[in-house]
Amino acid sequence: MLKIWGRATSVNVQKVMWTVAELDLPHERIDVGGAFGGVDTDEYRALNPNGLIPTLEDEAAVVWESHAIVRYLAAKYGSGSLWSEEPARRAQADMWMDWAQTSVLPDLTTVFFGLVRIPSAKRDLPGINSAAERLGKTYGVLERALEGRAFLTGDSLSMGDIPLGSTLYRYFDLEISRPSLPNVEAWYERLQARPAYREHVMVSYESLRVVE
Ligand SMILES: N[C@@H](CCC(=O)N[C@@H](CS)C(=O)NCC(=O)O)C(=O)O
Repeated sequence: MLKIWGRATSVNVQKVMWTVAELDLPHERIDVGGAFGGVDTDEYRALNPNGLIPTLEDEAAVVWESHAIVRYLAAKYGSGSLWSEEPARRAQADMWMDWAQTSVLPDLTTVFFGLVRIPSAKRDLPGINSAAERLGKTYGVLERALEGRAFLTGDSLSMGDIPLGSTLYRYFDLEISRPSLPNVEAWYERLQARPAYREHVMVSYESLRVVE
């Protein structure tokens, strides 16, 4: 059985749990990280030397970095569904996964930490607003890519949808200004129609909110 280490409120854990649920894989998730602690122990550091979540154990295989875990699970258990055997289509999925990591997550993290995890007295509002504005432009690239498509790499969900799709719950839930993104919103609705997405990505982050 798969073991996934990481609290359910982590967006990086959510990507993994959404993948596991889409593939209907038997698993156990262990709460570590954040208020649960447990990531500084020798036992955990032997699995993941970064002391971060998520970490996956699949028999002898240990994988960390959420996108590497999503790729691993898709390759091993999702051929023909989340994983395409066709290199060009798979490269499209890889492209959006890397793009999520490098183009979206840094600004989304600034906005999320700034509005949720940092006390209001210490908030850098100009910095948060600039990150939100850049984020709107970045999602504009996605908006154009989704024109005429149900999912990022075609007519069905692939691993390429998972990291970016996992960012949408927070992006649309946070109180920030957003440009009009009808294609992204339609994609978000298609994702919300999936039980695995609702259960594992649309997880309240209220327990992470700083106590003022
Ligand atoms: N690039 C890593 C980032 C991992 C990461 O930063 N995880 C955060 C949670 S989202 C973490 O471990 N924070 C410390 C904690 O929760 O204790 C990945 O995608 O897996």
